[in-house]
Amino acid sequence: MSLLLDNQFKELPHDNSVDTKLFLDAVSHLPAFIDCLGSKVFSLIKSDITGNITKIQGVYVKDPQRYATLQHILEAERDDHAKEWPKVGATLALMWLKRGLRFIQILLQSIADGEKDENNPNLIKVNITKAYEGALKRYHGWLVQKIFTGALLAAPYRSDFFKALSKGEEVKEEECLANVRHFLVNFTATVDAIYDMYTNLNAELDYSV
Ligand code: EIS
Repeated sequence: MSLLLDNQFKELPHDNSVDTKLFLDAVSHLPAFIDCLGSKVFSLIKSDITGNITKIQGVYVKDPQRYATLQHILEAERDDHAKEWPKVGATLALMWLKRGLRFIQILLQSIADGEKDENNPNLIKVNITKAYEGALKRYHGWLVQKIFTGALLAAPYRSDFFKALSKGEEVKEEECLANVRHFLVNFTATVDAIYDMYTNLNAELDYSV
């Protein structure tokens, strides 16, 4: 079974609050999954995501009760750093991390929906490009967009991507897709809840890097 798909996100409670500890446990598996994709080009992405996770973790461990949910963190930082907020601390780290999560969500959903380049059915560039345009491109200036173009050249073949999702084992594509669809249920709900939280707290920024 898969590194990513083995570590399901938990079902959200009725109020859609995201438990910080459970969230951190779930996202902690992402860096190792990125390693499975093979190319060194992805190390930049891995270190960015790892930095986000470490920052949120660092805030959480200071006072697990005060920061019990992701919303508690945003509200506490809004009180503590009124001047800089939301461009500060775990609020900023989660703002970026959620974009990476949205990228992964759109990518997996597009693959699960069978979207393909019919001329190159073993490539996932169309799916990656869709995810990039939906989640990240507007936050990137030309230089980072060039890095994306470079990363796209190193994109794994569809079959290798399924292999990475399946911890290096050859699995039937249909079986892997069923796992992806199952994974997406709680993952999508969690990513949506985080986006809603940023909108409701007016914490979203749209500067580009
Ligand atoms: C943020 O980074 C920091 O994250 C944040 C704080 O320092 C803030 C200050 O403004 O900046 O500059 C970073 C930005 N992060 C901003 C860019 C990093 C490299 C981006 C390369 C873009 C290529 C993305 C496409 C990759 C295609 C790969 C295809 C593989 C199949 C299943 C694959 C998983 C890939 C997940 C991709 C997620 C990319 C996330 C990039 C986020 C970004 O744009 S703080 O740090 O607050 O924690 O200190």
